[in-house]
Amino acid sequence: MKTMCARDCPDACFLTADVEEGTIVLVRANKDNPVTNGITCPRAHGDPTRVYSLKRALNPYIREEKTKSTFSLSNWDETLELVSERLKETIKLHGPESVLLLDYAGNTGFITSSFSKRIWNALGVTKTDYTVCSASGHAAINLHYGLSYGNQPEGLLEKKVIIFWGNNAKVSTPHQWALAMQAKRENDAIIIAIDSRGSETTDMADLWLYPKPGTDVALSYGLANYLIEKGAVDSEFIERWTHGYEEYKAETMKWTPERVETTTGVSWEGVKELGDILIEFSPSVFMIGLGLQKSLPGAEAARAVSLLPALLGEHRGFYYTNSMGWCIGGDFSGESLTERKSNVVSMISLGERLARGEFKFIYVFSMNPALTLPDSVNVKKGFLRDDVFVVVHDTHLTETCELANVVLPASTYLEKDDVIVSDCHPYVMLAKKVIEPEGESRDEVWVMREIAKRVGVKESWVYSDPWIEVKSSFIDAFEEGTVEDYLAGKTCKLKSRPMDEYQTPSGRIEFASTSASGEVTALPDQLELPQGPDEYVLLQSADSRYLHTQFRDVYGSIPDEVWMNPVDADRHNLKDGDPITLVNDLGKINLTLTVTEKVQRGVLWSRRELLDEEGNAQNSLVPGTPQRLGGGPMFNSVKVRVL
Ligand SMILES: Nc1nc2c(c(=O)[nH]1)N[C@H]1C(S)=C(S)[C@@H](COP(=O)(O)OP(=O)(O)OC[C@H]3O[C@@H](n4cnc5c(=O)[nH]c(N)nc54)[C@H](O)[C@@H]3O)O[C@H]1N2
Ligand SMILES: Nc1nc2c(c(=O)[nH]1)N[C@H]1C(S)=C(S)[C@@H](COP(=O)(O)OP(=O)(O)OC[C@H]3O[C@@H](n4cnc5c(=O)[nH]c(N)nc54)[C@H](O)[C@@H]3O)O[C@H]1N2
Ligand SMILES: [Mo]
Repeated sequence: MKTMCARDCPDACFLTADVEEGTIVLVRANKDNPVTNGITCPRAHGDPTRVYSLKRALNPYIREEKTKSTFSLSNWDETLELVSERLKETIKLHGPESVLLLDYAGNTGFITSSFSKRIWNALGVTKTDYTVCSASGHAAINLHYGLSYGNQPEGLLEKKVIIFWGNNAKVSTPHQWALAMQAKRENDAIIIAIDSRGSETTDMADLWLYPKPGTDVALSYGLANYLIEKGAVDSEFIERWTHGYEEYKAETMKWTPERVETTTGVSWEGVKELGDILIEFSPSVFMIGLGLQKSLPGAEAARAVSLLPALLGEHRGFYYTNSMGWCIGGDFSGESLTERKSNVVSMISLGERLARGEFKFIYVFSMNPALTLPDSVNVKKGFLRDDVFVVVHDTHLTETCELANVVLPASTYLEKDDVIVSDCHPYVMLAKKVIEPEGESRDEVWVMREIAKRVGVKESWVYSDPWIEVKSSFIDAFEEGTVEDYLAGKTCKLKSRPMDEYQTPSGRIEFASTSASGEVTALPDQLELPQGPDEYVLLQSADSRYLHTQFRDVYGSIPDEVWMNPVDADRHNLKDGDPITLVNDLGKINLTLTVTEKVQRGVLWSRRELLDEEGNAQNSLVPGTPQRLGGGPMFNSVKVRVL
């Protein structure tokens, strides 16, 4: 049976599930998609184990008392009655703003993740701003380009220089990485990595620049300075397609070799080497990682890097994510259909609000906030309050389920039909269910309607057929194929917005943004990341086997390893394999030390979303402070001390 992967990964694989007598025995990639082309990752391969794992949520559960961790087995009817009664009562007593909808990236299907929110929009409950991953980078690039879409994956094959900037592509987007490797083999493309630690990607790169964390604005200005001084910029392109170049140029001139070296730790020789490659070979593409934009100066870094290709005369010569580049209309979540205006709160600073008891009813789905939200000590405290009723709809029994009053079992992406669109490539096919839902698990739209009926939601658009919405939203979306072909199960290709169209106020690439306002400056700004003498910056990124907190039931716990530079390890009298405790004012975590040159002095690295044996989450160290631009997280500028 063919389907598409629904996970929060840019690549969205076309998959084939081998099913025997209603049981999945193997999940593998098929070749119907020229980008995902027969290769998939350990997570899709791990799916049969995950679907049937002991951690699977198979029945509704009700917690006996908030003070106890025991749950009793329930059935849908009784559980939905309880949930609906509590919801009605909460709205009556405290208003819809006291109800919080909390969801993120468990399943990216339009029907599962969006259509199922219609009930919450009809009720006008509080929602979050969905800033925990990519929002700051989008806001950043939008300032200069209007919308943040860029290079298509197959475009990589024509490039001569491919720069992965704060992007561990070999792990996080393996198909774009495979295309880059093909470009290297067939087109002699030069692969460059710019990363503040050694990674799977820097190991394979022809050149690795190793800046101090959060100093990429300075590095970008340094590189621009070199290109401008060398007369290597495309003046005709700049004249025809851009705005604000003189202002930008004046700023780059302030970034002298000495200043760039001191700020970034990268030698001017390194900047020149990269500059010379860009001067000699073209076209190039800057692959801007999501990791790059998750720090105090993260959004500024994404802005600065995105402007470099404009100097070289490339239309959108970068990739960040293409989610804004498709021509899909409509309104799956019903936001525009409701008259009720919802409160929107920051996802990053939710911990404090939760701990204060601002919400009386929390509905979580497709998210494991107990481990994935910053400030997790407060998040947990908030969920466990006596006066808060928590409902979690998940495919698996997670750490968030352990904090819930009610657990609802969800069907996995292999057990329901949906519409999946990749964040990078344009190929789509209908995501078809390959098996019946396990146990009592049910999909999100079913659950939504059952609750809506019971609380008396009248709006007809809450009960309407999601496939009618698919038909109208995708009517103009295709470059190859039609919505009818798509619904009939054919592979189709989405139309992308033009690469030379800029949705900025000036209609051009804006070196100096005309829409920047308030504290946000027109030009990218190298914000400082102050660091005390005993403080380390803890970088965090993904491992190929896990998707955030998922797949621990398949591959075991996320390794509790932390990297430290040999000089720092000596200073603390620590050696490889020693236990080490990291602390700050918010929390602590116990880890195991690896001494390595892959991090510089003052920098640590560990896999993201870790949990130690005492139950301390990595996120207990992460401040609930949103970035100035875009409101995103600061996972890569977390400051810790060694206890
Ligand atoms: N410390 C730290 N924290 C981080 C990050 C970091 O770098 N460092 N990165 C952040 C980033 S980039 C992201 S994107 C977020 C991700 O944050 P989350 O979205 O919370 O990530 P997951 O752990 O994948 O949790 C998704 C949950 O959805 C469930 N699920 C899967 N499929 C379905 C389905 O079809 N229906 C339902 N109802 N549930 C389903 C899974 O079982 C899982 O429990 O985490 C952020 N958190
Ligand atoms: N296997 C797997 N793949 C995934 C995911 C997963 O959980 N597992 N999650 C998906 C999701 S939701 C996301 S958001 C993406 C994230 O994937 P990426 O975009 O690759 O981002 P990260 O892995 O967070 O970080 C990439 C690199 O940025 C570096 N970095 C951190 N700070 C800085 C800095 O200040 N400057 C520079 N130059 N480099 C820095 C880190 O050291 C890291 O190696 O991956 C997606 N793909
Ligand atoms: Mo993410």
